[in-house]
Amino acid sequence: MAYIADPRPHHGALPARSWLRSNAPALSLNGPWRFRLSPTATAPEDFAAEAFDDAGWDDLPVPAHWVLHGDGAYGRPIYTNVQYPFPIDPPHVPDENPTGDYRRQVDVPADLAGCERVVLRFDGVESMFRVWVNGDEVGTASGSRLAHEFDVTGSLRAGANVVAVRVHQWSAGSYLEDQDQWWLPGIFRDVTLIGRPAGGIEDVWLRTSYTDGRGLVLPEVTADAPVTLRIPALNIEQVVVAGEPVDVGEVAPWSAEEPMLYDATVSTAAETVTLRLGFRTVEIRGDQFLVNGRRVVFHGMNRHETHPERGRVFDEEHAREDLARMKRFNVNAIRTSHYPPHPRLLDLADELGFWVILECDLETHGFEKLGWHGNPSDDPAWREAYLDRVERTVERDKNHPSIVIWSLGNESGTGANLAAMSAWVHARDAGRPVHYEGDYTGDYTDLYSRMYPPVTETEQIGTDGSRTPLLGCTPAQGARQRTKPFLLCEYAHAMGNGPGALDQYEDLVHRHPRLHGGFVWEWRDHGIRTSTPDGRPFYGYGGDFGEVVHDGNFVMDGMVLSDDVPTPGLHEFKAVVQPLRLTFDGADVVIDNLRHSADTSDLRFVRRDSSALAVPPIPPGGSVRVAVDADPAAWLTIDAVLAAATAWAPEGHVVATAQRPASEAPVAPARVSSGWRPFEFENGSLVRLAGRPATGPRLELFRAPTDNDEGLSDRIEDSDESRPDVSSADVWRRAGLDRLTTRRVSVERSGDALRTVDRVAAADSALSVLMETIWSADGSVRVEILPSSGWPTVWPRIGVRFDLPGDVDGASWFGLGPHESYPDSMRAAQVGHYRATIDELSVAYARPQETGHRSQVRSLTLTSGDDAWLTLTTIPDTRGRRPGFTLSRHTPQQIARAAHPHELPPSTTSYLFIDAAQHGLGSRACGPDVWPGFALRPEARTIRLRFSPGAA
Ligand code: IPT
Repeated sequence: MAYIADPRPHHGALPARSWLRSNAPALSLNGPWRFRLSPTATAPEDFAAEAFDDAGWDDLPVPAHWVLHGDGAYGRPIYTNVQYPFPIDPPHVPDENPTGDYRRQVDVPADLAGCERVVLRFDGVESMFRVWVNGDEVGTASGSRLAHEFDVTGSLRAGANVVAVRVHQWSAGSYLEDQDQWWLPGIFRDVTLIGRPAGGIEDVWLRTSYTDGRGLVLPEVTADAPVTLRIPALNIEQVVVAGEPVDVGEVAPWSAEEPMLYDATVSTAAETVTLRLGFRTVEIRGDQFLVNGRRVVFHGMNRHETHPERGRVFDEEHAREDLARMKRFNVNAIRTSHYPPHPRLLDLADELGFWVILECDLETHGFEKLGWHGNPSDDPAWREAYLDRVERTVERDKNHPSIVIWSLGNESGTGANLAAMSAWVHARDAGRPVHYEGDYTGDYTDLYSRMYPPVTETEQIGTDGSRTPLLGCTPAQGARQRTKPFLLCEYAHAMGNGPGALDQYEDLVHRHPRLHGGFVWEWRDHGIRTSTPDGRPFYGYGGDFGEVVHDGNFVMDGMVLSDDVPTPGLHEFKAVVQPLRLTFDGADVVIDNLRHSADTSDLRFVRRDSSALAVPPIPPGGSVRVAVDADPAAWLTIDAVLAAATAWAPEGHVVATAQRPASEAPVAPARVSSGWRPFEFENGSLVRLAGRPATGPRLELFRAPTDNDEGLSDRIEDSDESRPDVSSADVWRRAGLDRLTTRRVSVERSGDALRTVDRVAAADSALSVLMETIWSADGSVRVEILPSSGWPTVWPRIGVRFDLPGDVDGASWFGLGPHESYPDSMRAAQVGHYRATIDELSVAYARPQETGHRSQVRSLTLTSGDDAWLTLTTIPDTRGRRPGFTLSRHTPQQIARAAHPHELPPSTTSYLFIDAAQHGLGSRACGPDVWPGFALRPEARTIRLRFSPGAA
């Protein structure tokens, strides 16, 4: 078993080659295998023998992770971020090393067995495996998300065969796979027997380029026979001559926006391989990253392979729908964090159109806390493993036009082995630059890349002559970094409610051409579907599976929830990065096409208040001015929609939206309906509202902390020594914002009006807030909120709460919507008339937290089933600001106590919050805090509402 702790990557695996679609005989070994799990690696190896009796074993499907089967009988998933779930003792791993033995009878057809050679291919096994065919050992391999092939010709025969595989959860390779995700052992990608006919094609690389309207193919074919290249749509049919490019004449280029693909075949007499070609040229010119001569701006997502039931087992239909969803949300790029995905994913990216950064399977993040001491990245013993990993990465996927950058890996410190990987890639593929964020000084990579810098720092990177030193750089190194294109390989940590400030990052891209956008961390939550002992299903995160060490819900940081529901953050992203800028100017709208290479002929422009708007096609980078004859007193909303269905969205799908505000009339005086009693009081306190039991308003300064409110923002540590070591949420809890108490100071009646004054404060605190409430018989209420001096913190909100009967279960409103919005995440919100049930108003974040705030509400009707009960009209304060509302089944205090949605208590009350203000969201779970302009300082506020019966 010495091989388990051997840093060398494999014994007996064949050199890497492309994942090819070929007509040679092949046999999928996916399906049920016999399976036995042992707690250590020491079980006898006799199971590899043909005659072994596996009758007592279980069945386990391939592909699968064994911990996601057997309901705990085969162990449970483990989630860690940076921590290694085993002692840091490289290259050794514990004796407690769950080991899965697999066996399968394989009936090999004669055509396959009759090939000159047969290879056995594994597309993904975590973390290391050993293979036997008919009792003969054929090799071992590690590199979980990489493909390995073994020549099994000598052991395989036509008819009955036995393939046996032993898989170890932990191995030396695990030290190189410390990615922030679940540890999920097993044969989790396809297993295939592939026939290699005599005179067949060993490997193909059709490099393409595009210049001045013409395409070029530079074929590299490994075959022992004459090879013909055919591209029917271009009338190409010619014998391939090594090293000679094929000029294919005029072609339509490939881009993420117009992913034009040409079917091609490469054949010998014995074998035909089918590919799809996209013609594009990737190049770095100065500090510009260009494809087909034009600058690319990445509106990207970091994509892990994760599914609540299957883990990293690929499901093509789900993946296609996921990518189509990305396209619908204006995502144009994917970083395959932090390993190559299933090979089919790249076919989908070619076809649907994404700029892809294809990342190697590498991360040694757990060495960071040792000051990178002992990091494999700089240790010669691991050099072969590093090179093997990058070779397998590049060779497998080299034919994809969507891949425009190779990435060496993630968070692995720096060192000679990374430099060697980069040198290998440069020698192998001159057509794509090399990325690695950890090369801070830019010694061996082509792009400058960072994760989670604040907006200010990002801007400084885009600017010349800044005195601000760049992370880890001397002034000279910093100057060199500034000569390169810059991208944010990770930014906008999308954990829970957030992120804020997407628009601030996007704004920089348009002002500083060196900045090429970036990749949000990350696309999906990694929740694993599980259930409580009494059978209530939920999405589990770290700690839900009895792990010894884990990192909690840090794995739930996606723009899409575990059940595929797009978050409000994703809607915000879509609005912020929309490919058209629409600017209202007097009676005109100016439309800029911000796309890379597509004009706007695929779009129709629609006014929501009337009909189509005639807009001539706008070339990329172009602009038109169009007159809109619209009433300035009305809200004018223009949508750019797809004129025809695409592979990813139906006709009419909204690509971009802009809204011109109306000049709003002041709120009309109240119509006092006779006999209507808006308020009833007892002892100076509200007991009934419009005929139903109700209490309030009660001052509420607390919100259930978001993951960002709980964040410590360790990324800022590097650059900001004044960083506080407590989260905003800690500060709020210490100040007692979640446990405010009230003392009634006075109650006064004068005529029809009632005036109360309350002093609101927390135990053991001398700080307070005075709240004056004035009720008028016309149905209006005015709340003045006045903090004492000396509050040291930002506040999560300044609002009031009304407790209403539980059958108040919906709202319709005129104001910003339809989704929740916060001060630094408002771009997706449009003023309009919306309605939703109380449950639809909240987002089911994996860990319950603040949710549901609708900003700038003009009027709000509370409903009970189909009945409109009560309407609140807001009156702007003296600075024209209007409150927002939240309608929820729970208080912030209840929400803050729940770790999962199913832990929220049953509710018989509906809580209405009217907030004069909310604190921003920021990105502090892993990134910058709320931008000062969106931070809520304790301050005096006024809330004015007018109540009226029924609907507005
Ligand atoms: C960064 C990692 O690269 C990414 O994999 C993920 O863990 C992310 O953080 C947080 O969710 S590294 C971090 C130290 C910034």
